Amino acid sequence: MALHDALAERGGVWIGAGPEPGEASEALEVIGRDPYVRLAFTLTETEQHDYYLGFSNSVLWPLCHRRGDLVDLDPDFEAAYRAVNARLARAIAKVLEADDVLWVHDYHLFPLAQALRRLGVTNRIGFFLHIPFPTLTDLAVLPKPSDFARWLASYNLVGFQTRADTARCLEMFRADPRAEFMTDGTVKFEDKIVRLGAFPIGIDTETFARDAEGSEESPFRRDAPEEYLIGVDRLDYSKGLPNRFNAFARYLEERTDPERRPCLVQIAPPTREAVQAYQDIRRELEEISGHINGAYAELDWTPIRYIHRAVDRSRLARIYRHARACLVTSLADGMNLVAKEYVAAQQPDDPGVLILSRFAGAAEDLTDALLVNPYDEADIARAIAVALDMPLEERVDRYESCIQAVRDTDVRRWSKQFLAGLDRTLPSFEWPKDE
Ligand code: GDG
Repeated sequence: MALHDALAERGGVWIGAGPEPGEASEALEVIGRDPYVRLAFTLTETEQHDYYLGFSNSVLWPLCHRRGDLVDLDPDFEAAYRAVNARLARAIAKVLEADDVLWVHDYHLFPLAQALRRLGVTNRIGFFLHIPFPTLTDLAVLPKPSDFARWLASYNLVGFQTRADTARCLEMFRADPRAEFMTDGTVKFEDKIVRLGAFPIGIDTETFARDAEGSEESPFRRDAPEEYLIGVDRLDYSKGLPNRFNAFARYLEERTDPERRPCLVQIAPPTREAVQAYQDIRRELEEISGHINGAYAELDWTPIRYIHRAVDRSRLARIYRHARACLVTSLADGMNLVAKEYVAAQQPDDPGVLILSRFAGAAEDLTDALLVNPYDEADIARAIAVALDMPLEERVDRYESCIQAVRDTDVRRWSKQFLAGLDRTLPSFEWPKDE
């Protein structure tokens, strides 16, 4: 959405992977022209496996989400990652014009700028990382950890979700004897200069709030629960779903009024199902939800409604609006947009409560959510009890603080600030005058 607006306004070109694997090609294919040109890059079947499911999602994703135990160090994965980035760089270099600015997104493309620089490209190139930046210890899991600094230094501006991510990246450069810290806050690395900064991503707050406003009618056609909590996450092991379900069971076990029968509505659409770790988390969650429902359900009450399918976007705002609380219990998360969507969808004079993991990037700004330690099921269970009994006045106070933070990080502002920051960086290989 953010990029859509930025591209439509600035008149840019979108480049992304094509929807289906095909023949390896050095050329980008036009797949759309309105309201801006869209170019597709084709991955082969093998690249889809080794580059996308492999190095991107079985090495970098677990590594950045502190799951070194799930990293698969198959050497074919790394070779494919480098080769795809190099081929994409060649394809982009062919169409790039002198004053074009490139904005690269996410962990699939860390080495892209370095590959472009090798081809002589001196255009401004920015990079935004949507997921957490790894610690030095996490990085040590990579086959060649020292390449990471060079990949990043080849960009002019590198943006992170939070100040904590920026600090971890600075720590990486600090530990590297090739890096020097300049007085203007940039990092000089070999022959390159890079600026780092936090650009917390957000949502289209006003549109989301408007969609939710017209939705006073219940999202349930029949059999609406008396009160419910909502969770919305891709079914990913980083989102802390087993802990959430167990914490909910603990809340049910410990609740003082057994007549109180809240329901946890969990929407968890499938994702990356070809990767073993995702098959494992699916099985684990099915077992836990079956177990909890078996133990606590009554003839007219199912404690967990677990939906392993995507729900229509227009219904989502309505589901958020009627939920008494939202549970975001990620073990690690770049930002977490669900937290912001839930806040934006609330009714200002009778809002629900956001329960938010302190390990989600969103916790850096949404400090008046009920912050929890997702590893501590008792802490989450306590937060559920507090949220369901919270007096109106406190709910309104917390909501007002949270909605302000959501508005302050609106997605339009995010893309404008990043691109303005990129425009202000020095073109590559041009040294500051006092050097
Ligand atoms: C990555 C980072 C960062 C989910 N289920 C359905 C559905 N969704 C939508 C949500 C939300 C989006 O997907 C998920 O965004 P998150 O931010 O929560 O998480 P990731 O997918 O892991 O995103 C994350 C983000 O990038 C942006 O930088 O915040 O930290 O991991 O918008 O609403 N939407 C619909 N049906 C579903 O069933 N329509």
